Amino acid sequence: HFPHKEIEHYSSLHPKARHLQFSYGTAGFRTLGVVLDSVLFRVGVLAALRSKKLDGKTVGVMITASHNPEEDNGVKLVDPRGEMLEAAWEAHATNLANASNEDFSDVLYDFVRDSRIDMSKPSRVVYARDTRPTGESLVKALEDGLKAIGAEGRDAGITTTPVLHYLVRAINTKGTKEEYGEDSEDGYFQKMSEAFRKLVSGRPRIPPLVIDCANGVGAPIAKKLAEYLGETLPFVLYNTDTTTPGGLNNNCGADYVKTQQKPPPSLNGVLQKGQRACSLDGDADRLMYYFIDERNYFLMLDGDKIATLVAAFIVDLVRLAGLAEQVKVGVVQTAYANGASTKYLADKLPVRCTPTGVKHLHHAAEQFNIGVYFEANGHGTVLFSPSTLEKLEKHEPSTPAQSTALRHLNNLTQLVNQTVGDALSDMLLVEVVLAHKAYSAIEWNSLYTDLPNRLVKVHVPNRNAFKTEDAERRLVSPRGLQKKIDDLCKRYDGGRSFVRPSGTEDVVRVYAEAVLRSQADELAFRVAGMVY
Ligand code: NG1
Ligand code: ZN
Repeated sequence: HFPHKEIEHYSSLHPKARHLQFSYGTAGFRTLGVVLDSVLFRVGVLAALRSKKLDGKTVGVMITASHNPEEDNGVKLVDPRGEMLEAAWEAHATNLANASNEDFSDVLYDFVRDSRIDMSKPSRVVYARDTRPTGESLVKALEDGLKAIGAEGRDAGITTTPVLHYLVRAINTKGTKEEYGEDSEDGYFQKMSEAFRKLVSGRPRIPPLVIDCANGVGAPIAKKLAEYLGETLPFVLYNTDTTTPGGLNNNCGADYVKTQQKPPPSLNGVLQKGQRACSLDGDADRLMYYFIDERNYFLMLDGDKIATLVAAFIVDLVRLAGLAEQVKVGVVQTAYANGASTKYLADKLPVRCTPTGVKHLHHAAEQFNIGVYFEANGHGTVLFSPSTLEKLEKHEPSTPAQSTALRHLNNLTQLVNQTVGDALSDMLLVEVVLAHKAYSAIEWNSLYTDLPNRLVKVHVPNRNAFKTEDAERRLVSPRGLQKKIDDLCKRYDGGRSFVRPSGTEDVVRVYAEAVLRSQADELAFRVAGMVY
């Protein structure tokens, strides 16, 4: 019972333009929002089929282009545990998105047969979008895809990527012993804010935090969070305008801060010396902290600084709880992690490096009892393995100090959004650690000093000519290039540089770091010159 007629009817309402080619990459499908109509329809169909394949479990769909400009949009599928779509299905997504209008129904039929999808199974999909102007019509296209298969759809409205991931996990674990939380936005806020209150109770009042919402969906969600937190975390929101055209991610947001290495101009004159500020990205899954020091210098507390702060705190708690022998904490980074952060961490605990893309970090972090992963750009979270959760629940502390540390650890498991990087959950996590350690931004920053670094984009005729190994830290092709990079790096104190093709843009990225700012810049530009 393959619904040929319905598929053909709805698919004719969402024709694919002949000249367009799409690819499901690290960020799902992502391009100009106005060309994504056929893709969203087909993603609706695919999500419905994925749910059938997984015996009717709820699959998620998030419509966003994160930190990209406002006119871009994109879509990603979320698997039932709230994690990214299984890699094998990325290719199916690309295939279906690129089928011609005439062939679509046949290509789909073959896919259903080859993947042994039982069409009589139920299918359920929960979806959401960010504030982008193209989002509303893309949701309609997605809904037509669900209708074509007869799937049950649940519209989670305008919300953040991490809320959608949370919902998927909460829906699928409802009534089981792994219940993740109530399956609503309210449930998300309840769970997080309750854990936060417990973790900071009895500590001194937290000084006010400035939050840059990137003029995106983080703004309404942070506003709601404020109601749940009350006085426990005072914060002031900036860049909350989600209606003025062109505002999203424009001169603000986590990506702006990280790539420009300066605060959003809208915060000029706002930040007091030493005051903590942070920026979310357009879908609130990335977080950057920063502050202005005594000498008016801008200092960035990026994903690496967050990872080190959090990992060191968790290692301490595990030891204090008397669990050091049983619970191993590890950190996962990418090649973009500042060399100084890796050095700082490697003295304390195991550090692994994976290729760029959250799915790689996430999977590597799952190998640890407690895995902390962050990309330097501020996307990351902490994963507690199922056996660790059980240990934390069952462990019998033998002293009051052990009991306190254990309680903190258990509250952390509730505070952290373990499905995906979550700017707001990560922000609360950072605030907890700062409160426990009685650290200001200055003290946090002084844990180690970042090596000056430079990231350069190079437009090349064919970025696929660049192939890497060793978690993208070395080039295997073009042949001979890596040797030249190695030779050049040796001439710079603390010099490190690598080259990799971007997975999200048609460019090659060059990263370089060195002990001196001028040297890092020079190394980056010289390597860029060799790439071109
Ligand atoms: P690419 O374009 O493959 O470098 C970028 C970011 C990644 C990740 C993805 C997905 C950098 C250097 N790269 O990937 O960290 O966030 O986008 O959004 O920041
Ligand atoms: Zn994002």
